[in-house]
Amino acid sequence: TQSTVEKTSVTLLGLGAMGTALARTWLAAGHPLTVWNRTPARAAALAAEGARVADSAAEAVAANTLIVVCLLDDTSVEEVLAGTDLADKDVVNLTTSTPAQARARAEWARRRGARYLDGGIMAVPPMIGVPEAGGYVFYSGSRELFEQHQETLAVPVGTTYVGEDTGFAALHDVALLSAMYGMFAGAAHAFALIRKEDIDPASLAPLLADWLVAMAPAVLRTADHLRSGDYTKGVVSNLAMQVAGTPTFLSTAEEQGVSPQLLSPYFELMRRRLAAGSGEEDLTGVIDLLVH
Ligand code: FVH
Repeated sequence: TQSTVEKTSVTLLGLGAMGTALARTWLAAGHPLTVWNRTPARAAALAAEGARVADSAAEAVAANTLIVVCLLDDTSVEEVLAGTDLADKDVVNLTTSTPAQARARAEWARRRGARYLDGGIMAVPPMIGVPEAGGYVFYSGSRELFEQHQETLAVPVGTTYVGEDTGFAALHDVALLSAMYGMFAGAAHAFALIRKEDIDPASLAPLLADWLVAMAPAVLRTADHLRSGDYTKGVVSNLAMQVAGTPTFLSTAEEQGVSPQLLSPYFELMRRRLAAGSGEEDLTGVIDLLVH
C-alpha cells in the first residue's frame, strides 16, 4: 500500500475553492504536490504547507505524470492545457462539464498523447478530506487508468467508477444535481407557503427534511418500473388519485399568495400522462414525456 511505498506525486491545476481543498488533503497525506493557478496569490498558503508552486501550467504539467485539473469550466481547461505538453501524461479532469464536453476533451487529450479520466465531484469543498461527510467523485473513462490512480484519487474524497464511456461521470453528476435542484425547488415552494404566516421556518425545516428523506426511496421503485416496463408495480398512490389532488395544491398556493410556477410544469405532465390513459400507474410515466 502507499503507506509503505513512496506516495504518488501529483500536479494540480486550479486552486479555486475546490482545488485548494483537494490540495490540502494530498499534502496532509504526504503526496508530493505541484500546483499552478492563474492567479498566483491563491497558491501562497499552499506553498507554506509544502506544495511546490509552478510558474506556469506547462511547468506544472512537466513536473509529474498524474495531472489533476480542477478549473471553472471546459473552456478554461482547454485554455490552460493548450500550452502544455501532455505526451505520456495521465490527465484526471475534475472540472464540471457536460457528457459531450467530457468525451470531446478525452479525445482532445488522447490526440496530444495523454491518457484521460473524467470526474464529476459529488461534494462541496467542506466535505473534502472528511470521509464521514459521504462525498465522492464519479469517474469514467479508462478503467485501467482509474485503477492505477484510485488510491491517490481516494485521498481527498471517495471514488465511484461508472464506466468506460468518458461522458458517464458528467452524466451521473448532472443527473444527481438535477434531482437536487428539483428538491430545492419543492422546498422553496414549501417555505413560500408559510412565509407570511406565524410559522417559524425553523420549525418547518426538520419536518421538511424528514419528509424528503422518507420519500427519497421512491426512486428505487421508479427504477424498477423503468427496468420492467410495468409502471403499475407496487403502486401506492396512483396517478389518477394524485392528479385529483393537484387543484388543492394550486388553490393553497393561490390562497397563500404564492406563485405555482415551480409546481405547475410537473402537474401539467402528470395531467398529460393521465389523459393518455395511465391512471393506474405510478408517476414514472412522466419520465417518458420528458424524453424526445
Ligand atoms: N465549489 C463547489 O461547491 C462545487 C462542488 C462540485 C464541483 N464543483 C466544480 O469544481 C470545479 C472547480 O470549482 P471551484 O469551487 O474550485 O471554483 P472557483 O472557486 O470558482 O475556482 C475556479 C478556478 O478556475 C480558475 N479559472 C477560471 N477560469 C480560468 C481561465 N480562463 N484560465 C485559467 N484558470 C481559470 C480559477 O483561477 P483564478 O480565478 O483563481 O485565477 C480558479 O482556480 C468547477 O468545475 C465546479 O463546477 C465545485
